[in-house]
Amino acid sequence: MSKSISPIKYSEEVRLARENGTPIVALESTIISHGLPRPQNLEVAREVEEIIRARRATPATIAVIDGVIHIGLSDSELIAIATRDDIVKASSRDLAVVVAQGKSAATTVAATAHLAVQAGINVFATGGLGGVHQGANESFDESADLTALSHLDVTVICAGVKSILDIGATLERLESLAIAVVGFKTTHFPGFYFTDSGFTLEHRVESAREIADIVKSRALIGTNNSALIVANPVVKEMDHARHDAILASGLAKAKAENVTGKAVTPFLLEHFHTASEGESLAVNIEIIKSNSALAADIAVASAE
Ligand code: PSU
Ligand code: MN
Repeated sequence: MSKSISPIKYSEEVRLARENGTPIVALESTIISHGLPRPQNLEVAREVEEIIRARRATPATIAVIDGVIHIGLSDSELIAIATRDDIVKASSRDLAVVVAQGKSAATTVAATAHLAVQAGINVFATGGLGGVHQGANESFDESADLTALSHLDVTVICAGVKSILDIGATLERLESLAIAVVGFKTTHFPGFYFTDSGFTLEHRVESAREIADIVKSRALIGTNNSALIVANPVVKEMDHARHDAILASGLAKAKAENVTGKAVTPFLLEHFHTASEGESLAVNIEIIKSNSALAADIAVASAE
């Protein structure tokens, strides 16, 4: 079956916001389908949208449902992404295949950022970015999130990158790819579950207003052909010793079970949520909420 109609459908609230030029925040959906366990995934997906609306911005959760790209989801579409078993994880390279074959997919940071920019949305909230995996010098496992963000004009709010990754190598790649990183009220690069990964940032910002000014400068100077990352540390971090033990067992388990490719990140996240008996999940949820709130404030400040 071939499709010749436009593969993008906007939710009613996103359509209105685009028409009126009011602030919009893009949200990824892989976090819903592959990053969080059920039933919390649906609860969080709904709550995050409410947080954004309460701050006077419009949420645009992005996903592909039955071959149609959705920018903004209705509640029944959110339920589909959170509960259907046929939702694949799509990076940008997968989008055209999924659409042409009429399949359904949740979008990663790479795919979401791509579609957001296509829709004229330049602020995007997520949990943690993909990056360079540990052992990447042999496996070559580096997230397509990095290359996607090297050529997209988008501001991404995240809690840094997960400790399941090689954080030092990821920061080096961000530098090579000319992706700017600023710390929100910190000079310590956050490590997702940790407020401080042990790596230092050069730039610190204090407010959404200040970030909006940087976004404006990027456009004037012409350095907005790559992404701006706002690293927003979690307030209540995970216990370090417990974290390190779970990470070690997760990496060993992934190796023993030959987990490769795009299955690696969901596998390790699931291991964390199970092994920490909910501690990592609670931290993860706080991160998504707090990043969404900050993203809404940045979108609103940028529109002023
Ligand atoms: N970080 C999280 N939760 C997630 C992801 C990252 O805290 O669910 C997802 C994002 O969608 C990210 C993707 O874009 O994992 C990266 O996958 P990979 O490592 O296969 O590129
Ligand atoms: Mn990978």
